[in-house]
Amino acid sequence: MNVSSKQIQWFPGHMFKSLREIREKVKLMDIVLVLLDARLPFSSMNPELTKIVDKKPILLLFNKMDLSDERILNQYISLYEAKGYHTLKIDAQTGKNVNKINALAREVLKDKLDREKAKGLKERPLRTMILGIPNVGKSTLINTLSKSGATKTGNTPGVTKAQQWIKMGSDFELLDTPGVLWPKFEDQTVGMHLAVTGAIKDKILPETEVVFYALNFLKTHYLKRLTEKYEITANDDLQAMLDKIGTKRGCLVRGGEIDYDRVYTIVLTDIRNKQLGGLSFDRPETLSV
Ligand SMILES: Nc1nc2c(ncn2[C@@H]2O[C@H](COP(=O)(O)OP(=O)(O)OP(=O)(O)O)[C@@H](O)[C@H]2O)c(=O)[nH]1
Ligand SMILES: [Mg+2]
Repeated sequence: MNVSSKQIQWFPGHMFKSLREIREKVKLMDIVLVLLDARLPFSSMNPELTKIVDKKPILLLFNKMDLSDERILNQYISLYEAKGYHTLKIDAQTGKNVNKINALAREVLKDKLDREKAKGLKERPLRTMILGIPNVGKSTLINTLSKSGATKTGNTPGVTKAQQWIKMGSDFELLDTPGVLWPKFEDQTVGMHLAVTGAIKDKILPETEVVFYALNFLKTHYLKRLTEKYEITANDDLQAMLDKIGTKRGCLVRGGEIDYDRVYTIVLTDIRNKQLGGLSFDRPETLSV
């Protein structure tokens, strides 16, 4: 398998515009919430993040923790914390740990908030925005945060462009347009990991190569899960793995031939829907932060 870097140069033109807009908006924030994919703590991080966010405090939120392999996720969290980042694992869909974001943000901003208090200013919502690569869960988090807030009002008095802010109880004022970052895209492995998890559109990389990569990866790191799910063993090569999955899942066409296109879809769907348990694709040994 040889995917040229050209094939994964998917960076769409509108990302440049979005980057400019994000830079402008970040200036208004107390703190920036950066969503990473818990299965891809390296590949879902934008290499230029610190430049974009300039000197604003950052909270790294590892979303989709329910889909990840927590043992590997914890290794990455230690690495990021060693670099000085504040981190939290969340599941924006069920809301797990989402209620901890406010307290953590206030802890990070303690000095600034204490100074305001000393000046006699009242406690106020924190201004924030959510940044992250496509499909990482930005809209889901906004929905969950606004539901958990005591009130949600479109019109916030005292805020200049009121209609742009979502007020979430007394915790946050959130800019209503999430910032879409692009992931790193020159590294072949990173491209594969983004494709396997659905962070980049399926048509950007050839599906066969993505599926072959995924099966080989799973065989190396999660053989037991493959055995439990599809009866795949260590002796099976790629062809044998595809045939076993096809047979087991009834992907047959007339004449008993296997319909491989259906097998490919099944493999990707099973991975993304947690049918093989929590999986982590980035590994700190090879993709270290
Ligand atoms: N299992 C799981 N799924 C999640 C979680 N958060 C979001 N999702 C799912 O991930 C998919 C993408 O979520 P969105 O909130 O639309 O992602 P987004 O970052 O707004 O995506 P774009 O607007 O395309 O950039 C949806 O199918 C969500 O239901 C999570 O914590 N766990
Ligand atoms: Mg969205």
